[in-house]
Amino acid sequence: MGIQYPGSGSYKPVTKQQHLDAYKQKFEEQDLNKDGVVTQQELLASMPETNNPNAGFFQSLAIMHFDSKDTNKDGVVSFEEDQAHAGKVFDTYDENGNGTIQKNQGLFGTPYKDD
Ligand SMILES: [Ca+2]
Ligand SMILES: [Ca+2]
Repeated sequence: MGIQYPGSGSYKPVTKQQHLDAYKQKFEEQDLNKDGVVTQQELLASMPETNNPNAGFFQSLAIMHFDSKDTNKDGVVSFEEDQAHAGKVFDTYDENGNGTIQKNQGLFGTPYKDD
């Protein structure tokens, strides 16, 4: 617990509120026309422009992820749906239920782990 291994990326403790706030910020970035919901078009438009030959692959992953957030299947992701998803992600990683997870600030490796 709390040990930082050099070269493995640094893990920072994140509370559920911080985690939800991070999703909120991302949601607001993706909601380009600020109508409170994110459409597939907005999601794709908010993805970085790339010449990567795998761009289509990443786009289809993003759409799959989008569909899993759209729990009422109306074709758009509302702020509430996004926050509900964020909460589920947090709870999945907070295996010991102590209310914090650790977020990897490094480029590689799993993005989260329990502390
Ligand atoms: Ca929108
Ligand atoms: Ca929806």
